Amino acid sequence: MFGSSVSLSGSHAVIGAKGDDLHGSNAGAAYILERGNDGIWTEGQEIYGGAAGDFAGSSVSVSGDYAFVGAYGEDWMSTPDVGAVHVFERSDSTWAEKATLRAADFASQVTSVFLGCIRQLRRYRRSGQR
Ligand SMILES: [Ca+2]
Repeated sequence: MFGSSVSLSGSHAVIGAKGDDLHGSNAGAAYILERGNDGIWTEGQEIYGGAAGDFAGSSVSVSGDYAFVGAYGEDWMSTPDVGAVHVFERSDSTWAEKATLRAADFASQVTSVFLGCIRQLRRYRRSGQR
C-alpha cells in the first residue's frame, strides 16, 4: 500500500505504506523522497518500519526538517493498538528518530518536541538564515 499517505515540504516528500509487509504482516513503513537540483525525485531512506500490525505510515507529515509518521496499530507495553507517532529530524540527508508520541504520555512528549523546534528556529534567526 505504498502511497497510503503523502506529505510534501520543499524538496522532501514523505510517503506512507501502511500495509507494507517487509517487517511483518501489516507492519507498514514510511519513505523519504528527495528532489534533486535537476528536478528528479529519488527515493531516499526508509525512515521508519513498524512491527507486525503497526500500520506504520497510516499518516505522515513533513515540514522543513521535521517528519511525523503515524502508526495507529502500534502496541505499547501489554496494551494492543495504542497507536504512536514517531518524530524525525533531518540532518543533511539523514533522518533520525527523536521522539515517540503516545496518547498516554502525549503532553510531556509534545512539549519537548515543540521546545526542540523553538530552539532550532532561534538558531536559524541568530545565524541570519530563513
Ligand atoms: Ca497492534
